[in-house]
Amino acid sequence: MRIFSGIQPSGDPHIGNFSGGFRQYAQTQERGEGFFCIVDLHAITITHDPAALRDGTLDIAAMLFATGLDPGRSTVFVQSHVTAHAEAAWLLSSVTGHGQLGRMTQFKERVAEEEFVSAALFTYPVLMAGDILLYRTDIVPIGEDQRQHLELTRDIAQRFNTRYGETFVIPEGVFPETGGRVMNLQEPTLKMSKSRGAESGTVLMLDSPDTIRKKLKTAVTDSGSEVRYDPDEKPGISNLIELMTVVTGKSIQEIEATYEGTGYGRFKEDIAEGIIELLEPIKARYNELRADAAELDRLLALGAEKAREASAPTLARMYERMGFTRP
Ligand code: ATP
Ligand code: LTN
Repeated sequence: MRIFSGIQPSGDPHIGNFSGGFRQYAQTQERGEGFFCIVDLHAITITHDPAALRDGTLDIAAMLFATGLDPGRSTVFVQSHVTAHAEAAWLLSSVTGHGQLGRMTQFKERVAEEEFVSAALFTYPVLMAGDILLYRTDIVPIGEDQRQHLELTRDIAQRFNTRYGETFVIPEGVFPETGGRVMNLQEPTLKMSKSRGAESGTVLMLDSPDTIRKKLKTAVTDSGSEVRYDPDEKPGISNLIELMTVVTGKSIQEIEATYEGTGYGRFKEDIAEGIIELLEPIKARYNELRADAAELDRLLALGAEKAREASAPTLARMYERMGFTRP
């Protein structure tokens, strides 16, 4: 069983990334051969700062190991270190519909916000499809926001297989049961994000305990005082309940029962303490790993070596089936 996922080295990771990303990576690596990619090529699709990209890449590497990826078992690597990714994206762009790319929700949202829209932002999902398909991936652990991109990946794989013969495995997404789409605490109808939305509503994985307490205390809640899960009527409190499931592993029903009649105040305090308890050991490991950049570089070089080996046969097959002569 092959597992593949990617995370961008842009901005500071938050509890939403933990829920849809990091915790699922650590869990799924147990199920087979895992490839976890720091997708730096994706990070240039919106205006970026070169120095921040350089630092961010090592930050994310340290966080991947701190949250439980085992370098002895899984392959952790940087996308730009394996040139097959850029090549696959070009080849696959010929079996991707222009109209399909224009229908991607994430693209449409960004177009509405960004002043400069790059061609790379438009073709971004093709690069992602290549990431996944090169490894003949069976499962892709991701958050809900990536569901549409994974559907497109499956479509692209099928079109290539039909046109050029069976080449790709059709991958399945793995989404968390709860916490697949953690919302901004200040704007509970917006996804918590590294790059958008109120900072005061984004809980960063490296936030101090006091900052976490403050962000939870000021989280927007709904009218009434009942801790009840109802995303349509009560988006604020429902988001907090989902966060609590992520932090404690308890079910929504258990949490509703625990806080019956207690009001929002104590509930918010308990979530804050739960998040702090969850993140403190991760932060300690992170700080230790991040202090040794040479060791991170060494691990990423080993990862790139393994990723090159695993992806090369698929890329060669793609060229061959499409009719390219080989040098
Ligand atoms: P952001 O939107 O926060 O800037 P991103 O989604 O563009 O980040 P990544 O950092 O690459 O990009 O995401 C890594 C993983 O975290 C992906 O699997 C994504 O689905 C997941 N993820 C991102 N935000 C959330 C969220 N609010 N809730 C749950 N999962 C999320
Ligand atoms: N598009 C994703 C990051 C990403 C990814 C991937 C996720 C790039 N390539 C391959 C899973 C598999 C995002 O923005 N979160």
